[in-house]
Amino acid sequence: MITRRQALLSTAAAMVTWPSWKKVMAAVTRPASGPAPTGTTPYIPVVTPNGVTLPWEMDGDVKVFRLTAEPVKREFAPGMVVNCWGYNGQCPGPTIEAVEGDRVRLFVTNKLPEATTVHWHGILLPNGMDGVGGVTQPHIEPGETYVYEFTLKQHGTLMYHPHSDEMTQMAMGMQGFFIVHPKNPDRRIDQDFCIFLQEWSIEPGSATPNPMVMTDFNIFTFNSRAWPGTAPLIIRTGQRVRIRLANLSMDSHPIHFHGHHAWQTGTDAGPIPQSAWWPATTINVPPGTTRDFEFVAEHPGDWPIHCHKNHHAMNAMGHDFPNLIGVDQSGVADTMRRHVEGYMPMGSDGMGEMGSMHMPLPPNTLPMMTGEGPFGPINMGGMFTIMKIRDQLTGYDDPGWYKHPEGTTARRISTGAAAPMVYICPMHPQVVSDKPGKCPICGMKLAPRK
Ligand SMILES: [Cu+2]
Repeated sequence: MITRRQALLSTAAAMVTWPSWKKVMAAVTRPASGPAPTGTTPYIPVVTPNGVTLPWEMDGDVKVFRLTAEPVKREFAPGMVVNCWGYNGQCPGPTIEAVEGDRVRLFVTNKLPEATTVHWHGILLPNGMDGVGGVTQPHIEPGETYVYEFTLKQHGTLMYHPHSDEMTQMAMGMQGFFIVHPKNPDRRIDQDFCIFLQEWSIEPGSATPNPMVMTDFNIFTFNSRAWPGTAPLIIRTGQRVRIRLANLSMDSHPIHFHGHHAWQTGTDAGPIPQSAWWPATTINVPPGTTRDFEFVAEHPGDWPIHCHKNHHAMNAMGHDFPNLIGVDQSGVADTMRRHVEGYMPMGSDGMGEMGSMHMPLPPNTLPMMTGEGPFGPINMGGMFTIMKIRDQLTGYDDPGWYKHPEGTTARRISTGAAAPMVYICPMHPQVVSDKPGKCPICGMKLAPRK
């Protein structure tokens, strides 16, 4: 077995048409995100943030992969573990990688409590290998193993998922990437990420997704992780980056990225001809599709990438609030506290203060918005992470927060004209300050009042 680093170095030797390749690889190597594939890899391996790549073995000229469908416990973020279904202990399942022209053999063992199949989404194959329970094969009963075998006639960002009790099995997390690299790549990609876009209905205080829900989802994830549990994407300035997005959820997810303009370059039917690429800062990914986009990481910094449906970049708690924006609750708090211990009036000035509060939560639930950055609370959740683009990298470990060159950040200025403000704790009205800050009793952000 060779290590991923050795695989990358052998890749480097095979791809000398890109002159900067060896230099980049000498300085930057990617940490293993799982067991390294065996055999040679004539491509730059895809990175599955918070996930792994499926190892394979060779049987003659055939690449042999093994998937076990099974229940999986998955931590979405610290403080929340979910009872998912997936493959090989992973949710989403491990990423399958192969090359156009490969013959692949895939063993599928069912350790779920019900029957399943695997459909190879977007792959051109013989009808009997399509994995549709009842249509092209019997359902794979618990305890059974089936084998699929076909030759990959295409390349692109493809998927695998069940075609048996789909509503339940996909809502429980059964899905994975099937990446097919081109035999003759026409351009070099330095960093290749793949991210599944997912939504879940998980009652606060519980741990099992409810597959009956059609519209009212409350947890949104990248590769089954919610901010602040999502891994940052660590990128070196100047690298050409491809991000592959896949969606088997019930809604579309418009994924927005900051600081760069990208080209939309592929779908689950393969590459888009270059003449038809379009520029974008948001790539909408409808249900049942994949989308690839590429950009050159020209601008160092900490650039968010997130779903632009605003509730999809939030977590569960707090969505059942009455709308109190603009409502003066100052008299209500004292009255309420006589009846409800610890009552907090919230939301008169918007919800941003929730990002800095530490409310007691039901067990196994994530706060609606959370995370702490170098400038304060981040007020995000769900489908959100940060592309950390840096001039200097010695590896792909998290380099910490961006150090802004002097004079390049927005700053507060004094206007001199504003009426004097006081800052009052919404929870403890006796705490009054002439400066913004936090309540020394409960830690909440003080609210400005004229
Ligand atoms: Cu979304």
